[in-house]
Amino acid sequence: MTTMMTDITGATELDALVVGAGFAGLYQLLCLRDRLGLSVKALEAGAGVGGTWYWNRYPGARCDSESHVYWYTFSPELMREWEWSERYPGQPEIMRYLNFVADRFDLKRDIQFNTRVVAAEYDEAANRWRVRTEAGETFVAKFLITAVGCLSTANVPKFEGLESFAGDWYHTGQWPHEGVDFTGKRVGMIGTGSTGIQAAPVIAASAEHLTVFQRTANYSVPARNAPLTSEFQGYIKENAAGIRAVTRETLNGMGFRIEERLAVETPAEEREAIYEAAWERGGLQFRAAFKDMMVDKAANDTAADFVKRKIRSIVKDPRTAAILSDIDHPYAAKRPPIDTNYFETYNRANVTLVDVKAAPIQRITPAGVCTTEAEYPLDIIVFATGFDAMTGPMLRMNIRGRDGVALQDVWDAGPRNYLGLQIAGFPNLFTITGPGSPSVLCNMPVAIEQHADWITDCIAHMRTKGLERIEARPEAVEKWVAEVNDVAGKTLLPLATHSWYLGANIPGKPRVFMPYAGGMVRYREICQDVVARGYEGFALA
Ligand code: N01
Repeated sequence: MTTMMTDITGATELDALVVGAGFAGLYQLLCLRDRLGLSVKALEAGAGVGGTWYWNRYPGARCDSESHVYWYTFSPELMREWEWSERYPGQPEIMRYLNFVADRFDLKRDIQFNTRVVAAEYDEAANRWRVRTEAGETFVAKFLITAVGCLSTANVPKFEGLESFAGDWYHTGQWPHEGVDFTGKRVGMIGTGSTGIQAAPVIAASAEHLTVFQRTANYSVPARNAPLTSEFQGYIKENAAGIRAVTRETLNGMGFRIEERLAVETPAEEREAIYEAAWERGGLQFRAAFKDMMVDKAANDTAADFVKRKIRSIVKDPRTAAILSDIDHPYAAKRPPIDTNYFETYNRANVTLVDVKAAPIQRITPAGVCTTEAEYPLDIIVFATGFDAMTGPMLRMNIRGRDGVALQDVWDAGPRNYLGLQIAGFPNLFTITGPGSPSVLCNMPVAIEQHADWITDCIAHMRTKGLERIEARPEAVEKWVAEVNDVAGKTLLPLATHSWYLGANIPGKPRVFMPYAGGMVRYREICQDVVARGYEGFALA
């Protein structure tokens, strides 16, 4: 095993440096340290492990993947040792799980917390990455692996006057650890994505009044969360291997399969009964009701129409119901939220919906939020306004490749990489679940394990062959970018023109469909084939 050293400049020298200690960083650290015996460290901006779950502590934060598939599957023992309590794990339980994993595999001793990476530069002569932290420390490593998550750069829209607001404001992705007391407060929440839809019912339960500012109306399906029965907990323990296998066979790394039947060929009455059953079962599985839902607009219209009718049947005030159900994109073309009593929340006397598409927010005043029609006095503003997704966490690290070329410039017109794993001109840099890979379209732990395993095998291969450098070839990048674009174009996903999948939520960000939409199964095969053909598309030296 190589030991960690300090060079003459005082920099710490390592075989590999991992950035991030969420699901991805923890597993990558374990693979490189315990399987390959490398000297490796993880740098983490937070004070603890958890990544996205460390930061997203907003009220109602809960995973939309079901607990029995939202975990690591690399260790059958680990799968038997851990027991989930609910159908969907809440943020505190996920944090307990990740701490359990980190402790069980003794990972924390190789994680440096409270350490934000502010620059990373490739030194060609030395074939090393020099990584600088906010505190001014330098790390030197042959391999740099970013495990920085897709949704870790909070987006607070630049509303005029925010600094003048006399109350308190919070972004859901940077929630205070001590929590926020809404009792007796007039709360305004901007944003109705997955986060806002989870948070609104919980905030409404304790606030004096909740005003939700909705720009784009959104679908949501009941999650139907519930405690897991001891029978199901027993089933998980006995069928760990089977569950793992299923998540490797399904399009999105989930525990359910997409039905073979077509919505457009199913008689209307039967189709309605199928949607009704899916609504009752709840969860992301709703989109698996018909095979053609995400590729045929006519099929999708049947699902969209069903959910819109549900919204109108739940929400009692017809005007509010009309604003909530006036949805302009196909079902699941934006990430589909699931909820616990979201639409029901609008039947509460202390909740108001404001349509900020019709009357946009003009500015924040000392008293509250001002739209083109009215001023809403508030004590607290909650920004559930999402993230500079996928590219944001990479770009803010100021990564420079060969000849000092900035990633910012290479990705000026959108992310460009090969398999979502490597960028031409940035040797020995690997990205876990970045753009160009299934990532956010997949159940994340499945995508993460596949990437970390691939990277580990690649580094092991290099060591066996005495190779020092791997880099994506420009022509392979060219082809992969075209493939990512092409595959997305065969689905309805790009039709949600304001989605963060396209970067459209951030003013000025290039509009490029970022994740690979061809499904996890196909993606895994492509990655395996590339290896079988001698790392085709990569230059190894
Ligand atoms: O963010 P979003 P999110 N003025 O970008 C609105 C994952 N996640 O945090 O649609 C007014 O989806 C914006 O409006 P519009 C999941 O992958 C997972 O909710 O741009 N409104 C939208 O309504 C998810 O997709 C889980 O018109 C503004 C909202 O803010 C991803 O995180 C739970 C605005 C942002 O929605 C992000 O979800 C939660 C402005 N200037 C999230 N700017 C679990 O699985 C933005 N908005 C647990």
